[in-house]
Amino acid sequence: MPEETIFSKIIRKEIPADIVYQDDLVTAFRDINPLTPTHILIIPNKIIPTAADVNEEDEAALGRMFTVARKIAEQEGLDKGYRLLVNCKEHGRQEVYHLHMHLFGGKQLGNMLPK
Ligand code: DGP
Repeated sequence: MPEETIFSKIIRKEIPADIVYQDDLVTAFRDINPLTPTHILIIPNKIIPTAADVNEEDEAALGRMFTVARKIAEQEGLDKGYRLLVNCKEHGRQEVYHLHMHLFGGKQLGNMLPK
């Protein structure tokens, strides 16, 4: 069993978070340190530590993350677009080892990596 992070407590509502969506497979909540006007994290309810740990059995949850991202983006009025980002392990600068998709939007974003 992979180790729990603070995100498991958010899923179980044991610590406060601004949860914008939750179902049997995924939970979405506002990032505690928003980098853009809309900055939401979409996570599987199951603990998958990193993108390097996903398996075929996770495909329903991973697919749901994209569907939920689209629905939240519509709710947030991000009709001009947005960015979905998954950091993976040390070189990807992942901080919390519970897989999460960042949804950034609400302003013009810069290049993903400096050129
Ligand atoms: P990453 O670098 O991709 O692992 O991003 C982790 C994100 O998680 C970071 O943007 C801050 C956010 N975060 C960390 N702890 C908490 C928390 O307790 N609550 C909320 N809402 N967000 C958190």
